[in-house]
Amino acid sequence: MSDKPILHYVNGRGRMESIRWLLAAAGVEFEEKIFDTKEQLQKLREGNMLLFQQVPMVEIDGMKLVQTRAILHYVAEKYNLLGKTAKDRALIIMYTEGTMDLMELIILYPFLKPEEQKQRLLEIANKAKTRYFAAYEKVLGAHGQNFLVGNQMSLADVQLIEAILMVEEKVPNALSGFPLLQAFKTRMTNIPNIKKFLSPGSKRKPVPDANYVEMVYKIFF
Ligand code: IBG
Repeated sequence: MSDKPILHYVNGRGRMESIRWLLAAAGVEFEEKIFDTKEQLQKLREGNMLLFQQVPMVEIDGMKLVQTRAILHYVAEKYNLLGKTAKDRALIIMYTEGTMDLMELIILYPFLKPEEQKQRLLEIANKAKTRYFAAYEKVLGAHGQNFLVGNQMSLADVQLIEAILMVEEKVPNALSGFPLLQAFKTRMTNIPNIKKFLSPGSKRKPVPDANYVEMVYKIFF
């Protein structure tokens, strides 16, 4: 049996993409068991693979972990991406929750009606700039270090670069006016593991399209 983590999810970003990002940033190879029918999901449920009948689920170190945040925190802790002290950890989780709130606006975007999408796009642009990016720019400026917490890469940095790239896919100029975040983006995307994840052929999933939306409806609703 392989001792690589096994990720169970659909063939799309959804709630698994941040887990893929984190494993990739940590340099951990993983396998994916992708399903594309409701029946396959039902089989996982009937095989007692899913504690709450939901995915993402990750088989790792003898566990069948569900709940995105639990998975992220376990992987982050295991690979030294959750800081050194209780305070580091609190800050890392605080920053991470902020980026998760921002990413949630984008994750749900493809499932909205066209009129709602127009509104959502404005909300993404506005909140990214005035709330989230402004906050992270301030954090980086206050301590002058390369990473958000403790002068070393953490879960917070990995989620922030994921969020920046997601926002830029929707709002291309979103980083204008944030010089420290622009430099952060350059630094993070040049870290070898991250560079590899951003290159063609990696396990990174593409921007959601109409086929993805149809598949998600078919499987989960
Ligand atoms: N709190 C859980 C977590 O964070 O892991 C929520 C998990 C969740 O909602 N899982 C969905 C599911 O399994 C799939 S992701 N639903 C079936 C059920 O019975 O609840 C759904 C999703 C996608 C894309 I795909 C965007 C947003 C949600």
